[in-house]
Amino acid sequence: MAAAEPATGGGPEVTEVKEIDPVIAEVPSDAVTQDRYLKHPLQNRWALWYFKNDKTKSWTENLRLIAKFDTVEDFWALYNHIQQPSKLLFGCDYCLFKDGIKPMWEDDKNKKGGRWLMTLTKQQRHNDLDRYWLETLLCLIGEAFDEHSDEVCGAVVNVRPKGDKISIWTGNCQSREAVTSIGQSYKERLGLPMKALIGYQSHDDTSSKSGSTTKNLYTV
Ligand code: MGP
Repeated sequence: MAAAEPATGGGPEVTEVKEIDPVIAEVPSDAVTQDRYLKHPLQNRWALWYFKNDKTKSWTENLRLIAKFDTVEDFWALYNHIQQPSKLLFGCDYCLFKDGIKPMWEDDKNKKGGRWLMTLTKQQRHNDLDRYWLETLLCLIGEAFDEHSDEVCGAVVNVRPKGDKISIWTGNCQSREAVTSIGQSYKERLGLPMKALIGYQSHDDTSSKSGSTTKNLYTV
């Protein structure tokens, strides 16, 4: 397995993974019923995407769907099967999005939205990147933002030489209350100190920016 690739090639399709409980296995019932009985459903079905920076291809062509899952067990099967972000090559991304939403600005569910963006220092790749990403995944699949969880579209980790980035994408940058509440809860879940600020930027501003920074619509 190459260090830069998520270890999915030839592996089991995660949505197909079945757990065999020897006791339950003796009960005559069909496999689908057993599967539902054994696994813990998530509120949403999620899709994990991988972006590999191949300069000969377009941005969209470099984006690849890895797997979809809708149970706790299938999430861990997938998570344990792929590389941590800190092991990816520079230029690669993982994106976890609700099923049906593509991890791009152009998707109907994203185009009026934006992202809470956390930029990490180079040192944080070793100390924080993987645990922050896991916590971000758990926030998403665990619907950690209460009544505002519906606003969440997905999350992205960008592995970059200048500093890695983790972001949570939401669907409407005008929903001030929902967006700021998500940002505050996210900061708490990551255990960031109060004085460490994170900013929220609209995808419109990000995609049309001319300089290296995009203005923050909100900060928490
Ligand atoms: P990036 O991968 O989000 O950040 O965007 P990076 O590499 O840190 O670069 P920086 O500009 O933030 O410093 C890099 C480039 O990928 C963008 O300038 C776009 O050309 C392309 N890109 C990124 N995203 C998220 C999209 C998208 O949603 N749609 C399209 N069409 N291109 C995108």
